[in-house]
Amino acid sequence: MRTTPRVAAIHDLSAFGRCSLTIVIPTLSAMGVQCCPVPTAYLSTHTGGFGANTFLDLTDQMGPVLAHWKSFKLTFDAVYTGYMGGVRQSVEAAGYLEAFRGPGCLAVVDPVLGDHGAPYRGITPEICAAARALADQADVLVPNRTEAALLLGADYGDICLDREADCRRWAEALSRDGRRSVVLKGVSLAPGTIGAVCFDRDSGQTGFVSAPLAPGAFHGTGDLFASVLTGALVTGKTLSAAAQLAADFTALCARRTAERGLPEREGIDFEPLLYRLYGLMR
Ligand code: PXL
Repeated sequence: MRTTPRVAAIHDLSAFGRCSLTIVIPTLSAMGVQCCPVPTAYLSTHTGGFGANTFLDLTDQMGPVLAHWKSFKLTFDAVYTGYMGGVRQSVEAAGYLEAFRGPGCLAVVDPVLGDHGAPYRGITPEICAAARALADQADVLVPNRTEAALLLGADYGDICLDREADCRRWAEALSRDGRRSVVLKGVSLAPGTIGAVCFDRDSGQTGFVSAPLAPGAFHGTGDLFASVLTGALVTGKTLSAAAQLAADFTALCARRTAERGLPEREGIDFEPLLYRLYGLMR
């Protein structure tokens, strides 16, 4: 019998700057979850603030890795997708969701496209369209406000997340008639707080989680949130409990990073706090 939950994580590997797999792998491991990475590309840094990063495209590996895994009937408790640096990566990632789909396997899609109202460098309208198609396969979708706008074809300015009724409306719009659960980040219903609105397709309920807001916008914050959420879901937490844990741990790490005055582009300083994550799960 397998007792350690297992997650296939389809993200880029950016060596410096803290995002994607350099956050996903240690976070899932610290939660007692086995992470099986599918690196979509190898970059010297993320694309946000270090200039001309290298980009080794690993898309051609995605099909053969999947074929090998299928050949010995590997199974997962979740397939968790993130940043896609090209249209074909999204198409290949959809192949993983399709291959491992089943009652015991959750498709968690973080549609990593942008932040603060703008797409990340290199994110084209074609990549956004491919992200929309991948999001259609999600059991749980984890966008921020910018990504919600890009997925829905709405104006960023219209996605107001400071009133309960608006938050519910946007989360439900993203759920596509209740077919997928949604954790929409960037909700602030009270000053000094940040959190998410959660639509749970199983219960049909919409709820809110929140945590203290730290100053600064550190790279990888969204990846940390979605990684904790995924780890908590595969270890049996409900959507709202998983989102609350993700909000709490992300807030803790953001506060530490802000207090130390660390550069935003170097990412959220989460490693020294990982030892606390397992305890917070109990
Ligand atoms: O954290 C999101 C992210 C992931 N991967 C790459 C990025 C970014 C954000 O800039 O550039 C490569």
